Amino acid sequence: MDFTKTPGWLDWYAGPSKPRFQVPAGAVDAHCHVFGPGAQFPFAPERKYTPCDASKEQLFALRDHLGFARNVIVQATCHGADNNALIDALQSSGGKARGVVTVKRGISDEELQRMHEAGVRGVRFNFVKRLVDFTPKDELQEIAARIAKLGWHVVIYFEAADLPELWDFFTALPTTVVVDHMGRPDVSKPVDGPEFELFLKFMRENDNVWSKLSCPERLSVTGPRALDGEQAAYRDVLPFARRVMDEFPDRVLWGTDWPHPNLKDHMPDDGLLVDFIPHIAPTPELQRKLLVDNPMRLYWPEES
Ligand code: 0GY
Repeated sequence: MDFTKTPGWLDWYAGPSKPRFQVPAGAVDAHCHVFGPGAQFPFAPERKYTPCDASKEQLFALRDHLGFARNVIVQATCHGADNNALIDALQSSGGKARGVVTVKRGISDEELQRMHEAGVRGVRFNFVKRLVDFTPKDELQEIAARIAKLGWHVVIYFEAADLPELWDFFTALPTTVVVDHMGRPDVSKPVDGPEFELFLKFMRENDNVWSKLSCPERLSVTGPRALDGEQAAYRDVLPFARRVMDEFPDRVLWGTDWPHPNLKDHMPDDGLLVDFIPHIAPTPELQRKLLVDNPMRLYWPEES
């Protein structure tokens, strides 16, 4: 099938620089996606955007180029609950990728088991209204209870302003809960203001809650952008990521978010995004926790 990209779509950055920061051996890119290719794995009819293609081969090439050992591939909303592109990538990865899928309540136990064998270890619940249609909470609760039995966890994606309303649902989830991109704080507000303080309280009071310190390029308001060799990118996001890293070093993950769906004003050089990591995690010990120990414990517990 032929697809036409959403007008204004920014393609991922071809020819990223080699990072100056060398990630530790065994590092995991714990948040990335594949898109299609659309001709092989058609995008879902209910999608809110039509992306460029971003294949498993291109993802694995980026992994090697940046120095990562493994990927956690997260189902992107442009594929809806059709996880075939993701499963195919896991099965082609030689054990170097695990996955987080999107499922509906009609999924069979056999299908969940087949996904587990392919390397799936979580489901994603998305509450970002521009990306998905509403799914009733009782359906999500039912799914959470079923996947908990497989030892999987729940990845949640929401915007900071929606946390109060979602709090009771999140805190009742029976699994480890991983928050995408620090719950999307508005980084033009103070890091010690009530909105981000609520997110920290959410992590403080619920020791099953983890956070990805990813997507400075998506959260930043003032930049500078990770382009043209910029080594001091996204300064305004740093205090937020540092705050979470400092307080919860054993419950944080990092990912490139390649191929960066829906960016509007620029597409970052992924090599420079990797150079952002030591600003968040300034010591080798913190870097090892963020990039190796934590993701291994969650996604490859049998090896860690
Ligand atoms: C991200 C962010 C976004 C998109 C998706 O699945 C998706 O479509 O996650 C976004 O638009 O903020 O994590 O990739």
